[in-house]
Amino acid sequence: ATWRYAFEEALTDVQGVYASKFKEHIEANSDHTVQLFPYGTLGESADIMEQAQAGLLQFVDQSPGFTGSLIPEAQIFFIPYLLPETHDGLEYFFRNSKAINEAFKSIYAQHGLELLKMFPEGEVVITTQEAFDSPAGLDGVKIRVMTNPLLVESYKAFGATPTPLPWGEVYGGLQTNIIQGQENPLFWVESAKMYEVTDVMTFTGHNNFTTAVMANKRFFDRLPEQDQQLVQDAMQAAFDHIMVYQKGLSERSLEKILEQKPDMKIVRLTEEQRQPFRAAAEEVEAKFIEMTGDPGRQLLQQFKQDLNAAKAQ
Ligand code: 6CS
Repeated sequence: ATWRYAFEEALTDVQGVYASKFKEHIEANSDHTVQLFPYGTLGESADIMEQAQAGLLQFVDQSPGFTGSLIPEAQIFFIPYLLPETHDGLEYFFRNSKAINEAFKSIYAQHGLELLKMFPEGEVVITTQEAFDSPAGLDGVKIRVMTNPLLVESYKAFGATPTPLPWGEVYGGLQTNIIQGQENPLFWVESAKMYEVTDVMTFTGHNNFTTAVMANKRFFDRLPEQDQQLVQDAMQAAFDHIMVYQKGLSERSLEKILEQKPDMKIVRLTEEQRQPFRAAAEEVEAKFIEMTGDPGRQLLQQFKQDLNAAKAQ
């Protein structure tokens, strides 16, 4: 059969490299074909999710930044300073977390989605027009965020004015000053040329970008067991590949950004300067519980247990 797989980025971006590896594994080990639909070919992230739920797509990569509006628990990834900051810590967490590999699986299933993998895409930085080193410096600054209520709460707690927008409106919004900043991993700042429309890049250390790949559940449930296993194996091969691919990717992206724009101002907040941003996490965590109730509380508990196990590694 031909399986359709859409994602939110270009073929050469992290989600595209992941999808290409999946396709390669499927096609090398079966008679199936995977047709890839990069960002822009089928609409925005919300559009491809609808198409996957309707069964028009068999596979979709949608980041929790957008899924959070559909599945409130997915917003857990926007509690700042929660995920491990090292590559190895992240890898251990995503490979072994029960919250990710068991709890989230059943939550997504309730929405007709077979969650196959979650993986990190890189350290998130904030790019703005003006420099800041404290929440006060973000006062009145409109920062674009993905369309997710908890991310809005995060940026409020950071002292900014969050503006949720689909990806397609970000470059133009920065150009016309409707927004004055945005957050994303470094590879994306480089490939989407965010350095053309913002002048300062700030390392706050508050997050790593998480994404998720899933299948339409009816489609997946009806696959013969052998094909289900093939899909899981291909996902595992893609995960292994993407973790290696990402080693040093942020550093390489930073070099490319500075080649394109040598006067891009790079600010790394010190541990002391990060303190008020870290303090905001508590408030955001409380909001998460408010939005998700007891199931959210249990998920967070498991999530933290898994994080501790990753840190102990
Ligand atoms: O900020 C966004 O909307 C986009 N950022 C990344 C890294 N991937 C896709 C997403 O649409």
